[in-house]
Formats: sequence, C-alpha cells, structure tokens
Amino acid sequence: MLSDIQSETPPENLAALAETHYFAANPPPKDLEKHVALARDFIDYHSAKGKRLVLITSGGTTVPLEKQTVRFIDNFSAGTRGATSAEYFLEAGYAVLFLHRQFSLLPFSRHYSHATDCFLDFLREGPDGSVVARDEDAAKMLHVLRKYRDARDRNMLLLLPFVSISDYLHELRSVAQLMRPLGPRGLLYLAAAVSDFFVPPDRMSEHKIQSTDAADALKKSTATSTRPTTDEEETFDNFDSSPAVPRSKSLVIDLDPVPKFLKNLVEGWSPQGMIVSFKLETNPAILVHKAKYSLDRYQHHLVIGNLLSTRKWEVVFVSPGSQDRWIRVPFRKDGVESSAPVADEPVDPNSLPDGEPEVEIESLIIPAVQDLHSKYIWTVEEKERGA
Ligand code: PAZ
Repeated sequence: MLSDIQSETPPENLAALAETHYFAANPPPKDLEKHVALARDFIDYHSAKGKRLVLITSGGTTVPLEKQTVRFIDNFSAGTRGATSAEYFLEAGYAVLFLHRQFSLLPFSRHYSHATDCFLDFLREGPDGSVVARDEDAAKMLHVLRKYRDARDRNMLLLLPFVSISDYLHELRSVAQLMRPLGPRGLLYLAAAVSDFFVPPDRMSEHKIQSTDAADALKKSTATSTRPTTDEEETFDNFDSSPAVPRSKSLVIDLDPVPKFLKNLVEGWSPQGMIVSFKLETNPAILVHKAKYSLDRYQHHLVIGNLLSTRKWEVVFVSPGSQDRWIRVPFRKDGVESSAPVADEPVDPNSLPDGEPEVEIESLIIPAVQDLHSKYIWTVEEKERGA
C-alpha cells in the first residue's frame, strides 16, 4: 500500500514516490507518443536557433467518473487566458507550445469561434458563388489571418490537446522534460484550470454508472443460476419479483486529491526553465495569501493571482523577493476614470463597467512576464559564467 510505504519514506522522496505511483496507476492518453514526437521536433528546432519557447497550458481538465467515460466533472475555464496569452507571446517573439483542453479557445481562431452564435455569421456569399468575409469584418479577419499564417508558416505555434486530468499530467510531464535543452530560455506558463480531485482508476467503474436498479435483475439471475456465469454472460430472470418500475439511485462520488506535481516540475521535470503558475480564487481576502503559500511551497518563480469575477480586469504578480504587483486594465465607469483603485487590494467587482474590458489584460501581463524572464535568463547565465 502507498500509505504504508509513505510512513517509512523520508519527506524528500515522497514527491518522487507519488509521481511513480500516479503515473503507473493512471494510463497515458493514446496520443501521447505522437504528441511527444511533435513536441520534440518543435522544441529541438527552436532550441537549435537559440530562441525563447513558452509552454502554455490552457483550459480545464475533466475528471472522468467511468473508464468508458460517459460522465465526467468539468470546470468553467474556456481557455481565454491561455489563447489570448499565446498571441501576445508570439508577438513578443516566443515560440509557443500550446497544451490546451480539446475544443477550448485557440489563439487566433478565438476571435471567431465563440464571438457570435455561429462563425458563419462572419461570412457572406461573394460573386461567382464564392464565400468571403462580411465587409465589416474583413479588415480585422485579414489581420488575424496574416498573424496566424505567419505563426504557422514560421513553425512558431504547436497545438497539442488534452481532455482529462491524467491526460494533462502525462502530457505536461513529457513536454516539460523535453524542454530541458532550452535551459533558462524555456518558460512554463501554467494557466490551465487543473482539477484538484479525481477518481483513482481502482475505484472507477468500467461501464456507465447506472441511475436505476433496472440492471440489478441481471445480476440476481446470474447469481442464483446453478450454471457458472461470467460478468459478461448476463440473462434476464423472468420470475424476478422486483418492482416493475425501476428505482432511481442517488450517486455518491468519493474523490481523492490529485497529487501536487509542481514540486516535481520545478525540481525534476524542468529544473532550469522559468515557471509561472496561476492561482485562481473567488474570495478576495485569501488570494494573495494563497499565491504566497504556493510560491513558498514549490519554490518556483512567479505566481499570478486572479479572482474569478475580475480576472479580465486585474491580476497580481507574486514573486520571491519582490513587492506584490497589481496589473490592471484602465477602465471608466459612469464617466469616472478608475484606473487607480486601492493599489494593493483587489478591486471591488461592483466598481467595474459592464461587459468586457476594452484592453485585453494579457497585453499587459505578457510584457511584464517577458521582462521577468529576461532577468531570469540573465541571472542563470551570469551564475554559469561565474561557475
Ligand atoms: O480559461 P479562462 O480564461 O476562462 O480562465 C483562466 C483561469 C482563471 C483558469 C487562469 O487565469 C487561472 O487562474 N488558472 C489557474 C487556476 C488554478 O488555480 O488552478
């Protein structure tokens, strides 16, 4: 049992033990090898050119309730932060490896995929039966299209999807390990909304969880039969006395905590890369405290804190040895300029204008991260020169 081994293991080995156990027990996604090959080529290509490369994680992870998954637990994340950040990182000259939840927002296409009821709203019939952009959308679409084509043509953007929490962790570990040759030029920007709880495979039902007792009769009949039966070999009991109307069952879900692998990432998977994690809270009173706690526990380089209700308006940078730094988009409400709310506290959500900010906050976050990354590279290289 893992718990027996844990009680005899020195604390420094516990993270390694949890890693071995988790990755052995939770099978990798079926495309992992294919993704690893794509990521290796992409990373080697940019590493050879001495380029900076950012791994962005984006979107939410699912928690399957069944092995043949019909039902799963999900979260709110649409991948806006990750997809938007990817565009600004490309603009800043980074190669971008975009590890995202399948069907969540993608860089560039995000401007169209979720912007109206349907992307076809941006199109109209042109002359000779062709399809063209609507006049009012054409200029912006051309601009976005050129940037997208440029990123793909110069091999600056690689998209890799995941779905479940275990897919995500397998992909993250493999890609982070491949980033080692980049040294400090590798940046890990962890914006995905990763589940904290999961159903371990040994407690997961193989088949769809039943919501009524209608199928129980199958089991009863096989259990009373004199002939040996297998699980698959199930027959109806015509003399079953159970009620004609199947009874509904309530479902109690018992979730385990997902092991925290940030320490493994910092110390083992990508020891030289700069690691930026995000911390999401809903209670403003605990945001900065939780961000500091995370930094202290995992000893990485930057935590970007954000609140669910205000995440498009402000974030806070928490990094070792520096003052907390709030980054806010400028905004006006009822004609009043509110670009300087109480500097070191979360803004009151009621003081924000309705709708979306005019400026994307990622346009302010990425230059600030880039600046810290430059300092990080310089410090690591100085140390190497001195050694
Ligand atoms: O995907 P999105 O733009 O809707 O949300 C972004 C976010 C809030 C998931 C991200 O900024 C973040 O905080 N990620 C980390 C979440 C966490 O604490 O695990």
